[in-house]
Amino acid sequence: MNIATTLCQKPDCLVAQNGHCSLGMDPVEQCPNYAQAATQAETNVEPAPPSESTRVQPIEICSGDVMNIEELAIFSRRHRVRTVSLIGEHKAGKTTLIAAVYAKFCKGPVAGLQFAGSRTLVGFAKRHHLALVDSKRDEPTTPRTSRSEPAAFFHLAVRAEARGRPVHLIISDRSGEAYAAARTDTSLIEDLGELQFAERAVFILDGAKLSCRGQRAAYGRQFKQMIHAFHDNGALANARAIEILATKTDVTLSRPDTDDQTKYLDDYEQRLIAEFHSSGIKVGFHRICALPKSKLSVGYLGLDDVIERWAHPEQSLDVSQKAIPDAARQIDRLMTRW
Ligand SMILES: Nc1nc2c(ncn2[C@@H]2O[C@H](COP(=O)(O)OP(=O)(O)O)[C@@H](O)[C@H]2O)c(=O)[nH]1
Ligand SMILES: [Mg+2]
Repeated sequence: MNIATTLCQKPDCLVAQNGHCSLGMDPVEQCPNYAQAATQAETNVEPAPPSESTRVQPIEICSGDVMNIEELAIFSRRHRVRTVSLIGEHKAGKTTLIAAVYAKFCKGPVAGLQFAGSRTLVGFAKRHHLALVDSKRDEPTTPRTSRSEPAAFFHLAVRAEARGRPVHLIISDRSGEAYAAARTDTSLIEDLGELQFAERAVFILDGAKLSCRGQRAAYGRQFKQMIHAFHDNGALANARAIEILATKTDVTLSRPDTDDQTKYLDDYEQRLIAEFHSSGIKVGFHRICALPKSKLSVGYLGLDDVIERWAHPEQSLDVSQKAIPDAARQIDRLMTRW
């Protein structure tokens, strides 16, 4: 269609040829007939389908929430990740620990490491909000996850120097019921896919239960049984480190019989390490407080060390050739001279 001939709706107007409106409008755009036909013509034109080269590929917009195991698999093909699995029964304090780690980095560098990004910031922020008194819940607590819910993975990138290579830390969290069920029915252990990824298996020991006289003996036994069950069924085969984190130290320290409680915990730690050692399992034992709500003066305990152990960049291997004293070959003697 020739746009010039339809620039004005008035058939006798020559505006398209000489630029003068037949109604005498100046500027011509004031004329109600001007450009109407052109606009009409333009709108009637079917847009050409985009060619292969101009078609814009859809881009994935990241929700910022936690990753599932499939998303983690894709993520781990792009980044070298270091995975930590938190294992513990319901209400042991797994999610609160994740919220506390996030909160620490919100305030600045931790253990000489600075925040370098996160693919799951929204997931962290949600847990953190619910773990705080400010969430206006009756009691600060993280949402209860059902046993059938899959593992959730949190990502935290940290680096030791401003331009250093980031360490991509992945922390997994799952419903405590799923772990409790797998302890008693070991056929369920193979469903815990996150353990295949775990470079570090972290068993969360509920310090509050261990300081309760009526519960502590049974709970202490069940806790050990869980580690044995997971280990004996190969779930920890890929883990380079096994660690026990005794949480809620503030509860132990707020009891009237604090000395007795601390002694019980010390003894339990020693017995547990000795027992696993004799079974050929090397475990680390550490104490933390991720939310000092029972005794504020205790404060957050042990979190810097947690981050240091989980995320500190590994020292690169020293591959330089060492000099050999009194070497037989001339080439090796040269090394000694240098
Ligand atoms: N006093 C105290 N309470 C804690 C601590 N860590 C977690 N909790 C509380 O323990 C309860 C269960 O914590 P949560 O993280 O939801 O346990 P999860 O089921 O293992 O994820 C919540 O009420 C938390 O506020 C801690 O270090 N000290
Ligand atoms: Mg939880």
